[in-house]
Amino acid sequence: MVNFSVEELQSIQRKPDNIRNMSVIAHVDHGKSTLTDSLVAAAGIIKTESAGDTRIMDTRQDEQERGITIKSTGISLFFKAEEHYTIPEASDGRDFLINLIDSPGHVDFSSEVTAALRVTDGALVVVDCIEGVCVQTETVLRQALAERIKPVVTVNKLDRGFLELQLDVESMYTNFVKHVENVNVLCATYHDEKLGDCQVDPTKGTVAFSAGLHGWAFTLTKFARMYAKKFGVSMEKMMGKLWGDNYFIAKEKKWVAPRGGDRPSTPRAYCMFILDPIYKVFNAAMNDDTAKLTKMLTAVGVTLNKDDLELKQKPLLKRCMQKWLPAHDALLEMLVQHLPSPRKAQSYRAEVLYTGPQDDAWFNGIKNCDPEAPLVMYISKMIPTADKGRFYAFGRVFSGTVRTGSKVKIMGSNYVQGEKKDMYIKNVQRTILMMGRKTEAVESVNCGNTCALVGIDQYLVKAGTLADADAIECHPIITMKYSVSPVVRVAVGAKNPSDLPKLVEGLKRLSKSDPLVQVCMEESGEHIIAGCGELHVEICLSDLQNDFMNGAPISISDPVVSYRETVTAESSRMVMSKSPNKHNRLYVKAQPLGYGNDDEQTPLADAIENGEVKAEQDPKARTRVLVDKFGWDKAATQKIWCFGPDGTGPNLVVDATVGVQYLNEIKDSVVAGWQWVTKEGPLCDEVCRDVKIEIHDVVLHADAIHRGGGQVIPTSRRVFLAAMMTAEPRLMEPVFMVEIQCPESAMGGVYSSINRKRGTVVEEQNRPGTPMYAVKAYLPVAESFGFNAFLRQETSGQAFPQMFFHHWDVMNGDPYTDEKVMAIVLEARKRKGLKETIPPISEFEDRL
Ligand SMILES: Nc1nc2c(ncn2[C@@H]2O[C@H](COP(=O)(O)OP(=O)(O)OP(=O)(O)O)[C@@H](O)[C@H]2O)c(=O)[nH]1
Ligand SMILES: [Mg+2]
Repeated sequence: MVNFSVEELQSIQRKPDNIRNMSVIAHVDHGKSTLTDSLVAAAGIIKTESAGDTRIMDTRQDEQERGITIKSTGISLFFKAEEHYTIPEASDGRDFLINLIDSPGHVDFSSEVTAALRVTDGALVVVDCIEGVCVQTETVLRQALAERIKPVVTVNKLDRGFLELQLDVESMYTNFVKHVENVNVLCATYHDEKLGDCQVDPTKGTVAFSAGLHGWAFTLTKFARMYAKKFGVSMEKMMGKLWGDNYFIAKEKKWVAPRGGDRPSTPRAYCMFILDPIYKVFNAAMNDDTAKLTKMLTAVGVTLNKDDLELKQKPLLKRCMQKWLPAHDALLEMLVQHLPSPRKAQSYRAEVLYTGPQDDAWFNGIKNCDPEAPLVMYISKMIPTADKGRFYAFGRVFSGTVRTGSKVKIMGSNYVQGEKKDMYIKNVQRTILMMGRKTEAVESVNCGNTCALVGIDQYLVKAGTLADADAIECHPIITMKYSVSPVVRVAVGAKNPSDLPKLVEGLKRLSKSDPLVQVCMEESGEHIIAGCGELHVEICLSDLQNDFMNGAPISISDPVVSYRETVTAESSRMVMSKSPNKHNRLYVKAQPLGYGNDDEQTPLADAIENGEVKAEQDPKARTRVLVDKFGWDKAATQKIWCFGPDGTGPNLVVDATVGVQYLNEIKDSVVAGWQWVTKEGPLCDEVCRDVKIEIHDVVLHADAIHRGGGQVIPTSRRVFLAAMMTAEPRLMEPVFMVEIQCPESAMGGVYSSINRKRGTVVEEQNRPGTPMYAVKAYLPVAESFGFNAFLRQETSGQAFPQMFFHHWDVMNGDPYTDEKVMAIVLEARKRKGLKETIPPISEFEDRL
């Protein structure tokens, strides 16, 4: 069925002005995969009739079964622009190649979106016309703008407005205006100067209206082309009239544009010339009025044949709309016209992509999208192949040309310029074009295109940069940042001990194939998989067992939550510990880091986690923030010894001593002790958060030999633990933000479900013009397991939740006396193979 040959495709791949690399992004279920189908149909890989029903981009069995996209999938489309289309000046002929990536909308898979955005230059943002701009729409759009990806929008599922909700045309219009405005608010908020103006505007042709399921779509361009002739005005002028407060008074044959105040009784032009005719076709088709249909469609130059007229109702409607306003026609024109070519995009993306000097050969190769320049390719994800355990390395060629058989330098994510670590020189065995479920091997692929490589998967963990084998001076492309954190964990084991090697190998493969999953081993010897939500972990586990371990049975623990340990008061007394040789003494106190002195009381720990205050910051700038925003004493800010864990985390050690000798000599040991403690807190070895230690006094042996790391590291660890124990230690639990979409009738069930699971509602909003509500609530991650099913049950399946990590919340109970919190602490200790009681403070504190 392919209606273009690989040769044709390769010939356009060499024209960087005629390529568009784009992702389809949106909130979950807004219709990305379905819409993509109708585009793929136009490129001829699936038949037009079944467009909308197959979701060809959902290649995995679980995606088909669950009806949800899990991994992003790429496909190349071929598009011949018709003679009357306006195409960008730089174009070389009228043939275009569109490399499209369909991305998942569920938050648990947003790392897939990040990876998709990296290799594309433009994004088609899909917005459900009933649900509007939702949380995930905002997240993905923000990510896109941060990567300098240009957006265009399609307002989708228009058929729902006509058929399901039977909205009048004016309400539909008002909703569309609101959706476009909401997108533009986000574009303005995350504006990037170099990317230029990203506001979308129907009158400029950057907003489309579509019904992916029925395979039709239009832009104002499409209608303006038709009406411009009729009214004898230019197309641009006509487009302007088709949106906003413009009315055509038919009797007087005159246009009016009332500013506020009185509006004519006729519908606005958008409704009159676009929505009304569509409504008429809908009604005629749903009433099987073929005579009327034939008449109306003939008037717009569409002929219905015998087969078409034998259809009834929805199928008839679908056929008519597909013939009149084919989705690919409007959308592909919009993409080609308004999204940047790789040559254009790379000229402003180069400086944010390349980590090396902004004038070397590789930078220029990227900036000019030059196929003759040295090779730079970014591998953004690993795609499992039919050959179990092997992967395609998928990515984008940014500079030069990648060739089958060539030797490349592979720089992994831990590569440091100039060092040998995480760097390999290997052969590219095959170069492959990805086309949904199909692949095509080719000789070479030049810059501006996406493709997959065979033979280098063992040398890359998740992502990395490729360059020519001899490109010693080439720097890597900047590593991708993910906006979610893995807070849900399960322990896995092999049911048959003999399968243990398979498990270890399987975990390695899992870690490769998923950009976000974390795989580690606890001290107790348990293997842990951490993901960012229940669904993410579930998919990882099924991949692990079925794809990466050939079905060998595994045992899976109940999901567990990672907690944080913190303190909530200043230590009740000064705590002292002595070194093993008794010659050194440390006196310290612990307390929380403190809050901002603004109205919002943002914790300093948050500011550290989001990078506002950090370890490797100009000390003067840091002092300014701490003094101005967090009310710190200036002298104290200059005596911060370290952050922790990993030297960067939200816990600090501050020197509060006066006139102590040799103090600086023990600093490294104290810092090491802090890294240890902040990784394994006093209660149950969880990571610490929001703890400040003040060192008040130190007594040291005069002889350096007796105050080395062997003496001071364990002592500082003990004294820090003891200090935390005297400062009202507490657990912090992770909390999700849940956004729930539901009709009014299900609100009761939604509220009671949230209450039963210790959640708190923070916002409730009606979507104007619809009976739909959006409820936002905080929900402890620990209560989130099974929440979807619970909610479905409580609301007869009418409510759809979407959750993502939001913040850490201090648990109220004292872990020493509160039964519930104590149970969590002891459970964690047990799981980690620790003694099943909280150790007494006497283990860490010494008396004089
Ligand atoms: N009425 C109507 N339903 C649609 C339309 N497009 C998609 N749907 C339905 O909406 C649901 C979700 O469609 P998908 O295409 O899988 O949505 P998606 O955005 O790819 O979803 P994720 O990839 O899981 O985020 C399916 O049940 C579709 O049949 C449309 O134009 N009109
Ligand atoms: Mg999808």
